Order: sequence, then C-alpha cells, then structure tokens
Amino acid sequence: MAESNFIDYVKILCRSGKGGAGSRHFHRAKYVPKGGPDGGDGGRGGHIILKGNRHMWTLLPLRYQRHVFATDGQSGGAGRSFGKDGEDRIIEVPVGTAVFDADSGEFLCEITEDGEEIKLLRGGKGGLGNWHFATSTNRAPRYAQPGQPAIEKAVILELKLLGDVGLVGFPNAGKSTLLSAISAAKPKIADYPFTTMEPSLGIVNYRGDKSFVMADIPGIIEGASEGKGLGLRFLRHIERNAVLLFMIPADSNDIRKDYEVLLKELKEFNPELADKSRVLAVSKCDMLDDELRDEIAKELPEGIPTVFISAVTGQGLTELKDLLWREINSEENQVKSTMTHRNLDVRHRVEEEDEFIFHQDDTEEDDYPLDDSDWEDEFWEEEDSVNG
Ligand SMILES: Nc1nc2c(ncn2[C@@H]2O[C@H](COP(=O)(O)OP(=O)(O)OP(=O)(O)O)[C@@H](O)[C@H]2O)c(=O)[nH]1
Ligand SMILES: [Mg+2]
Repeated sequence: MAESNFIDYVKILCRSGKGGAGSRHFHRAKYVPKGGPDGGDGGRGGHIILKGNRHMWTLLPLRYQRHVFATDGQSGGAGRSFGKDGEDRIIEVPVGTAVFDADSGEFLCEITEDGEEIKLLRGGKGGLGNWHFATSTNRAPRYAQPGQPAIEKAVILELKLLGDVGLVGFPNAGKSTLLSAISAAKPKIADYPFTTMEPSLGIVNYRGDKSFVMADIPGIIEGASEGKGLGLRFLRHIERNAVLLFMIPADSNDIRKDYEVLLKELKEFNPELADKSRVLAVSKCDMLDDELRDEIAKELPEGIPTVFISAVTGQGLTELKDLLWREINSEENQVKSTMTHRNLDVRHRVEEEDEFIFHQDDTEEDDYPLDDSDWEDEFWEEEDSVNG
C-alpha cells in the first residue's frame, strides 16, 4: 500500500493552542501615583477543527502532514489590552471519515457531510488580567490568571467509502470484471489472486435515468480475520453499504461452504455486517452447461436470493441489477445516517502507520514544550468550580 494514492487510514498528532496568560500590569504615568491594575486578558488558544470536503476521496494529504498544531494565544498587555487569539487549524477530510483516539481506540466523531465542522480539540481559554481581581479590600492584586493548557491527542482517521452495494468474495471470483461490465469503472482484472489491492467505486447505470454505486474491495480469504491475505481492513468500506453482493464462481467446489466462510469472516470483522441485506451471484456461468447449472441450483445456500451471472456474456446482469435495485430501495435497508462505530482495537492496528509519531519525531518534541504545570491545572480546577 505504500505507493498507493488511496489512503484510508492515517494517524496524526494534534495539539490545540494554549491560552495566553492574563497580564499583571499596573498603570504607570507621570503624576499618577498608584495607577491601579490594568493588565489585560490573554487570548484563546487555537482550536483543531475537522471539516468535511466532498471533493476529497482519500486521506492522502494527511500522510504528509502528520502534526497539526494550532498556535497559542498571546498574553494580555498593559492598558487592559487583550492578547491575540491563537490561530485555529482546519483539517479537511473526505466525507465518511471517522475519528478514533489512537491510544484507547475510542470512537470520537465522524464527518458525514460536506462543509460539516467538528471541533476536535478546543484551544485553551486565555487567562484574565489582574484588573478583574481588584476589590475594595485588594485594590492592587498582583495576580492574573494563567491561560488554560493546550490539549494534545494522537488520533486515527479512517475513511469509509460510501457506496450502495459492496462486493464480497474470494480473490479471482470475478468481482472487478463485474464492476467493469456494468459501470464505467476500469479496475484491473487478471487471473491471479489479489489483483485488486485497494477499494474502488463504480457508478452503475440502471434502466436509463437511475444509478447506484458499487464498491469493489480486495478479495478476502478464509482466516482473513487473523490477518491472512490482505486481512479484513478493507471491509470497513462496505460497512456503510445498504446491500452486500456475495460473489462465488460457478467452478467452486462447494458454493454453500464458501458462502459460510465469507459470512463468518464478515461477522468476525463486524457482527453488524451480518444484519445487512445480502444477494448471491454465482459468477462465470458461461462455463456451465444446463446440466451442471441444474446441479448447482440444488446446492445453493438457503435464505439468500441468488442470480447466475456471467460478466463475459452478460447473462443474468439485468436480473442482478433489478434485484440489487429493489434491495437498495427497500425500506428496511436504508442506511441510517447515525451508524454505530465500534471502537478500534488498537492492538490490531497496522504497523506501517504507527511508526511516525513516536520514533521519527523524538527530537521535535522538545521544540514544543507543553507548559501545563500542575499549579495551573489546579488553578483552573478551582476556577471551574467557582464559576460552575
Ligand atoms: N469465463 C469467465 N471468466 C471470468 C468471468 N469474470 C471474471 N472472469 C475471469 O476471472 C479472473 C478473475 O477476475 P477478476 O475480476 O480480476 O476477479 P476479482 O474477484 O476482482 O479478483 P481479485 O481482485 O484478485 O480479488 C480473470 O481472469 C477474469 O477474466 C466470467 O464471467 N466468465
Ligand atoms: Mg479484483
């Protein structure tokens, strides 16, 4: 995957800006003795904001921008002048990006719409200047609030492509061939396993003016849940699909068993996938004569609508599209916009993505010391309890 342009998983380190400190200044001018406190407030630290962008289709840009730091708020000044706010940093992501805490794997949020903005990390509030604290009994307070500390968090961004139909099958089942036959997509096709190394989408035109989106993902094999083949990580791209199209070639030794294996791997990845509506296509049927076909028809898995197809001759393709269209549009298959995201199991994450933050940039760490000394924390806790 290293050279690929399709990046659906990145880990980045984010840090919001620290709040600027309030000033402890006293007014000084000729002939004005005891001018009084006039220290201004510190500025707010910059936020880290996520924003959906429908023109993006991969997380690639973030690969080269693995640290996203907002700037700190500036300190307040004399004459009650405010410190400048830190600058926010906006991270643009494709629609369908889910965000997880990289340490705990906890699901944090998801961007589902173009232009949608989510505040991932809040910038620290600026501290109040000393003039706020003048009272009748203490007219010259020598203290001002420090700014709130910055927040730092490593997050994992995962892109889940949005399609209507997701293709599920062993390598070489003919998934990409089908996509190329019924859409304008031109996926690579070859007679060796794992031709498809990354997901792709195709738009299937249906009866003139209608269309739906089909996702071709790399083939899965028995044991994929334990990491065999390309593993199961691509299955997240069909988590949001309304319908799953299982594909098993006509020359399979045991279609029923193959189907069970595929289903088991799917459940292993996410049990919710088993609740999706399923359709089975027996592919490469141009290789069958009528007799063989009748034999296979007797041994199909039960409870799943099945179509015999050939992407080469076009046999069964219209029937398949009709069936898929019905399933996509049936009331109970509408994908809810609020889908549940399981937390990531961080122990299972792919190694390749993990190196950068903690090894590569050890030196850089010192350039950005986090000044969140304990006394400041305590100060703010007290403040919060006072202010409710
Ligand atoms: N005879 C016949 N061969 C087919 C048909 N569909 C696909 N094939 C052949 O099967 C082989 C695999 O096809 P692909 O479309 O690459 O299979 P895939 O499921 O995308 O495979 P991976 O990407 O490796 O998972 C190719 O040699 C295709 O030419 C079909 O309908 N009939
Ligand atoms: Mg393929």
